[in-house]
Amino acid sequence: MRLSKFLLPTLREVPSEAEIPSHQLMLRAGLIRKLASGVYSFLPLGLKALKKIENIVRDSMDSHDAQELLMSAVLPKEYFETSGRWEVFGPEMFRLKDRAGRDFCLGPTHEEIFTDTVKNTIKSYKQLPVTLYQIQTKYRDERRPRFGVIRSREFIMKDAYSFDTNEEGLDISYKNMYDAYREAFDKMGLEYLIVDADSGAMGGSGSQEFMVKSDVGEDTIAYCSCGFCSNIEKAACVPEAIETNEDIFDIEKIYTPHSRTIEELTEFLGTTADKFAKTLLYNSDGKIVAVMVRGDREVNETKLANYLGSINLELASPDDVVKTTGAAVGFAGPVNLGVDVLVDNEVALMKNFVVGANETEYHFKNVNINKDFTPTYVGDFRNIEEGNICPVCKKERISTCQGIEVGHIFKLGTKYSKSMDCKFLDENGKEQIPIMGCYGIGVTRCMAAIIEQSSDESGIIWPVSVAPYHVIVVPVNTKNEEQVKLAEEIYSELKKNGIEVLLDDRNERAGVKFKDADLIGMPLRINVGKGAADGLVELVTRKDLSVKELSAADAIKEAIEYINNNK
Ligand code: 9G3
Repeated sequence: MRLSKFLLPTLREVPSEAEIPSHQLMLRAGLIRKLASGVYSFLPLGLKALKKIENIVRDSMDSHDAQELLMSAVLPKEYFETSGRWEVFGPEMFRLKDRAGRDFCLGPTHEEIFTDTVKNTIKSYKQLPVTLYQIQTKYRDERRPRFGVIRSREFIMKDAYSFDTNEEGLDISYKNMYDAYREAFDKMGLEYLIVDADSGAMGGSGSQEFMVKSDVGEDTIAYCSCGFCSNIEKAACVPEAIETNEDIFDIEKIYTPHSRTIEELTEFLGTTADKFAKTLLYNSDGKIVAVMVRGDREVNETKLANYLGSINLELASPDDVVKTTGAAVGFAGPVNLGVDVLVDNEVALMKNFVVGANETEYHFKNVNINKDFTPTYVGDFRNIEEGNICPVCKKERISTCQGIEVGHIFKLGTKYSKSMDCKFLDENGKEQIPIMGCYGIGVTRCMAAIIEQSSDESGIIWPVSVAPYHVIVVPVNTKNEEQVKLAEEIYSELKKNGIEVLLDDRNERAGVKFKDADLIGMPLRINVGKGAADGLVELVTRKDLSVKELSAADAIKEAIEYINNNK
């Protein structure tokens, strides 16, 4: 492809709305353009890389016997009503009406649709197990689209669904997809962690996320040298007792003017945050509940929602706090609170601690559980933190890192097959419900993750397997006949050998060409400059920007070898 003909609008400047390297580079390298908040168009260079990523995913699915379908993106409301999910996802679901006023949504995911397809096509156990998949555009009206295609409102997902006759079968299908995912992400050159994850609204018996380590990742992962590796949403916590042999003192109300935050209170009382138990009020599907964690800990809302079975869980509004506690915000406590009080395991190990007195500007000190208040339930409601004891080996201390979720696989069970009345006849002619799994890969998100992991300040460093083109040939001075001629020869020789080549035949200064070449990041660059007079060219490897001066023939040979060895 000749750059003089190619729609490649590179940008010198970093677009202000792009906060992270991959978003900045995808805009600057002319891969995408924003159409609206969270809505992107793929330009020619971006689309070539996207197709390669898609095909890596497709090959890994096909090599693991999954069968590709393509479902509609315009989905009738009835399917989601049957599964009970039409309301569940609220404003995140793009809804529309057709000309007759019938309700549809733009597909955010397709459990219902794949299950209905199986319901209408599979009748016998002999047709199971089956794993079906698609690579298709999804729509979710994210509240806060950000980071380019990492959290966009329209994105390409590979979603797969497995159907088995029993749990053992599901375990096999699940492991099969697990292997397919490793094959795909390895092929993309991604460095990833496989993380135990919460299944959230999906239900089922467990799930794992494929996380690309990245400082800009929205997910926090806890891991230990023993092999424990979990999304902190799910990571179990070991309660750490603070050894004190002090006696149990009597509760005492204290006047604490202008002290609402933990910092102000510890300052005022001359104590530390771990002598505190904070009480947070939540609104769980309209019901106000209190949850207590030690002052220096954070509430884990996923654990809380799972315990409560909440569909919608959010912090109680200031009005609800005032109504429930009878005090201003910042003085909530468990004593005579009047709503359920869920207590984290660590608080149950604390003695003589400080809590809000449910009275503006007052706290209680020397509060003790079961003496001064009775918890509704004691359990694990906090976030694990860097340095906490590992919940698995109980010896080492865990570390944390950030990750971008590029894949998520679930053991679903019969949640959708049951609600969609999907059945098959077993070997005894008895009706059974298929056991399902579902498996997602964020295809467009993979591109951003690859760039996050494989780029430098000059631009993208495409792994060969997903590079839009393999080599860019740069005639340094397009007015120099000799350079242009040699560049053209190299260009056509490489193409003859199956190498995908860009020729930068633009009438631009060398500096502009080299900067653009490093920005768009093809694995190899061949500079045809002054050395052309002696038949010499430069072979530049984008990864380490190493330069080798070679004859044109050797440069061609080395380029072909490099690309074929790294495909
Ligand atoms: C919705 C909306 C948003 C959603 C969902 C449904 C996330 C929804 C979870 C999944 C689970 C798996 C198949 C591939 C792998 C992931 N956000 N999820 O179900 F209606 Cl608006 O998508 N689906």
